[in-house]
Amino acid sequence: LESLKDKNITVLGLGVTGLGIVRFLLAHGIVPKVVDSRTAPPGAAWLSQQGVEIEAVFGDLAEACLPNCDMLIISPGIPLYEPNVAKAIAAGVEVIGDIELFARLNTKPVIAVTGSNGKSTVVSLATAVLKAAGYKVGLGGNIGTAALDLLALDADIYVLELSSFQLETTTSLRCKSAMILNVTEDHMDRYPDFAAYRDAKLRIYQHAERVVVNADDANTYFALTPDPQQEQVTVSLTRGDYCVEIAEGKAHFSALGQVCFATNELALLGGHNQFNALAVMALLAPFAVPVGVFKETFASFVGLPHRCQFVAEVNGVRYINDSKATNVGAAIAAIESLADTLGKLVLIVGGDAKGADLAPLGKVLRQHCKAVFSFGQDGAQFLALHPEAQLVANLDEAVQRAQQIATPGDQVVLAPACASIDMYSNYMARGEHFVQLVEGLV
Ligand code: UMA
Ligand code: ADP
Repeated sequence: LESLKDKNITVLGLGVTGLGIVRFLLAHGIVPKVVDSRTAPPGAAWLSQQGVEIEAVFGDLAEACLPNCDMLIISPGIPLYEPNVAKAIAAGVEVIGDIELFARLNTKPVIAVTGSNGKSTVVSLATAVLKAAGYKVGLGGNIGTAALDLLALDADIYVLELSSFQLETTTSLRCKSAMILNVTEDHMDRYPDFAAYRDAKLRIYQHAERVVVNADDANTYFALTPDPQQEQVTVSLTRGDYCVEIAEGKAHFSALGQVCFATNELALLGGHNQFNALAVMALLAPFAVPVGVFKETFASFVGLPHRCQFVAEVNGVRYINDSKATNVGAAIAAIESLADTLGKLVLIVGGDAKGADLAPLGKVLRQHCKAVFSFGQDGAQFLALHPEAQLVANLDEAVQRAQQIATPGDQVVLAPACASIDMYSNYMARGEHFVQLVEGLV
């Protein structure tokens, strides 16, 4: 921390991350320069209330980053190839993100999770288990609390959800245990190709003591020869160190060959959530949590909003909000776990597909959906995937049309396979709008 005091620091981006960085630096007597390409970034009002003179440049990055800058701390929404950032790197300026700064300053054990889907569920469930076991836990990162805000908590353990964006600028993170849950196509508007997206995620394993991989997804394996110092364990529903095994005719969670308890103890539904539960067991192994604590917490954890969340039953039709399905892999997981009866889903999709190939959705759509309503910027791309797919103007019309077509026993599911930013401020606003529309039907 002392070495930061001699540097000219520029914070680039003033959203959740930028605010966390500035708050942390100010608390330690360091006044950075703040730059954002947006004319009115989310944190502008807060900045003006700090009672310290802070140089702020909003609306233009050109020339704002470089002059007199020793260290540029960037937000995850800004790629390293952004021309002004690239120019700073070329000029020898050190460019890091908030996770890197957190890693350099933190002295407590860290559990970190990345992956295309399931991150928030896994880190939240892991946090609930650790708390139930008596640990003081700080949960943050991509899930919404800026990592640097966590340091003030003085927790026993930090649990971090990390995005590929955050990992791009991270080199010093030393995790007690780290996992890539899965890698399926996402953020193809940010990366030149799938390999680059995966490479960013692989950085989570650097220096990790315990590497947890998905046995069924080779993209989660460490590309380099495993470090003999690193312990590697595998997770899968069907095989691996942590898996589901049949004992006395019933499916059980099994850890390192030891049958623990029946999978139906888990309140969360679907095979993908059983995998997430196994991931939690594998990640927490270094913390000696009693099996009974896993069992009790798995039974009481009801999940996060906007993830396969039951909203209401109207005229015998169940309405499910899975607004967090912002990519193809997540939508497939949701459809497959909800579709207990073939051909009974009415699906609502669409938004910003982030350059993804939607074709892999076609098979599950044709298998499980009686109708598909799509809307938003890339809504038309879904029409080729299902014979009954229809374009609608917005979510209001989608819910209305879904209600008309659904019959008792059906489920109407919002699992958009797209980001929401073309029409909403985030996936939560989209999910809340859906809940509101469904409540209007009741
Ligand atoms: N932006 C500009 N100009 C700037 C700075 C940002 O236009 O100068 C834009 C970005 O391109 C982006 C938006 O502003 O479209 C927000 O970017 P940001 O980096 O300022 O975001 P923060 O508010 O700091 O929030 C970030 C994460 N957002 C992103 O990675 C885009 C949040 O994850 C995270 O919760 C937060 O840090 C705390 O760690 C959100 C997210 O969408 C939920 N993540 C992606 C995902 O999960 O798919 C990766
Ligand atoms: P993330 O934080 O990575 O976006 P979430 O836990 O918020 O993940 O879950 C988002 C959506 O991804 C869920 O609503 C579900 O549709 C899907 N999902 C959750 N876990 C998995 C998994 N292990 N594999 C594939 N899809 C998953």
